[in-house]
This record gives sequence, C-alpha cells and structure tokens, in this order.
Amino acid sequence: MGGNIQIQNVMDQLNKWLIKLPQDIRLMSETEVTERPQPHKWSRKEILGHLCDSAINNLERFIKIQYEDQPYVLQKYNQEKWVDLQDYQNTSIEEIVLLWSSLNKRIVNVISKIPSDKLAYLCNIGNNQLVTLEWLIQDYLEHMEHHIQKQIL
Ligand code: NI
Repeated sequence: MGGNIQIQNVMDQLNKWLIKLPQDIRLMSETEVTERPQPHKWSRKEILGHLCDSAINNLERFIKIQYEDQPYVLQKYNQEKWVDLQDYQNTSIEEIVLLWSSLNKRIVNVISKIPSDKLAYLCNIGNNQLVTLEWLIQDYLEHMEHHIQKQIL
C-alpha cells in the first residue's frame, strides 16, 4: 500500500490522543472536569462532549462524501444546541471518554481505507467554498487538537 503521508499523520495523531487523553483525564478531579470557567462557558466535560459531536458529524461526512454526488454539501450543526441537548454536563466523564474513544477509533478505521483518488473529492463547506475530503480530515484533527490543548489539558 502506498498511503498518503498527510492522512497517515492524522491517523498517528488520533492514535496518540486515543492513548494520552483518557490517561490525562483520569488524573483530573470531579471538580476539574465539571466546573465551568464562566457560567456561559463549557466545562471540560462539555468540551469533550463537543468533540464527540464533532466526531459524530464528521464520521458521517467522511463516509457520505465517498459515495454522494460531488460536490457534497456539508450540513452545518448547531454546536451549542448539540452540547446542551446531549446534556454532557450531567453525564459521567467515563461515559463521555468512552464515546469519544469509540467514535475516534471508527474515524481512524474509516480514513485508513479511503482510496487516494477519493481524498481529492470536493465538498461545499458554505458560501460556495470548495475543499477536498483530505482538507476536511486534516481540519477535523486541527479542531480537536485546538480544544484539547487550549481547554482540556
Ligand atoms: Ni469547536
């Protein structure tokens, strides 16, 4: 197998976080994971929940882009409403970590099998801005790492 270096890097990073993030969160107290820095700001639980919602929505995209007509039109999702309606704040951190881990293992599996020609498939991310599936996959990792590094760890 030839393999795409960028996608291999995304997979390596996701696999790294799949080991590291649960370890780091296990060391945090209940207060640390539940406390909101400000009343209207997400707690660590809610940020990790937001990453679950991102994984749910992006897993669907990574699959559908491969068989739907091009350019695939991305459906936006209301991030605040998802975190609110999933009620992550009243869910155990163990359950959220398990969901996040399971979803990202699926994502690693799915992206590992995307043929290189499909990585160039186009999707419309709004305002008629076209990006490739490969770009979307890299953006998924960047978004995740931003939240992990700035708000969770
Ligand atoms: Ni975000």
